[in-house]
Amino acid sequence: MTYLRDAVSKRIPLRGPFVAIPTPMTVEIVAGANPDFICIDTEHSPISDGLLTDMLRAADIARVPAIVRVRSNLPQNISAALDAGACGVLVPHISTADEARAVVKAARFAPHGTRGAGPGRAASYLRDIEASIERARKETFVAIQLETLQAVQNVDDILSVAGIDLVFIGPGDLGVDAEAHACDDTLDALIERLVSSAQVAGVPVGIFTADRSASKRWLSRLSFVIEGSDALFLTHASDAAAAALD
Ligand code: 3PY
Ligand code: MG
Repeated sequence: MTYLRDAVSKRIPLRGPFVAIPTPMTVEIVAGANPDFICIDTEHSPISDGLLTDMLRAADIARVPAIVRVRSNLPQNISAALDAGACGVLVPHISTADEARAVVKAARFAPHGTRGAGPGRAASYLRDIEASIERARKETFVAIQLETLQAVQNVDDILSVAGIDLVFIGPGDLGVDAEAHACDDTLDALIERLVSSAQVAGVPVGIFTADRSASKRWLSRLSFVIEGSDALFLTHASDAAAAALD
């Protein structure tokens, strides 16, 4: 059977949006279009753990795999998402190999990590705890974001950390960091360095894009793209709807 982690490892092209508007209704609307996956964004939106659980329920009903961009690599952020039933996590702002190791430790059960076995939704409230741990060992998708100059500097060390399924490039934050440090390299050159290092290391790479044409370009080289977000779709549609009538 193909599940998200499996599909990523096979480089099957996958494209899906962020969902940041904090209600299960947006999950239903976005998932109704059948994206390959959705990524619920708790880094940049006020989604509480309880609400996140309801948003994951909505994704399950729509049969769309849901990963969660957590707030940081703290174990409590990662386990909250996985215990609530996310099929994986995307962890922002990873700049060193130690930070990447902390992600693996928090997201994986022993022997690869120290995730605690909980009686929550992912374990069907204890009806399914052993099977759910076995399933998690096999299927939990772990992705980290490379989006700082320090990450570019440390990319080879980060890529050598076992247990990371995908590195995901955040062009927005990388651009902000490069500008703040008056970096001599262009943003494109920094991104190319991340892409080529990951390709040499044999680690799947993904990137954020804002629109379809950028996705099309990237999907000719990479196999994983997060394109836009529910909020961005609404912004564009609202602007178009309010534009002067011809
Ligand atoms: C960035 O571009 O900084 C992102 O985090 C996109 O997901
Ligand atoms: Mg970012």
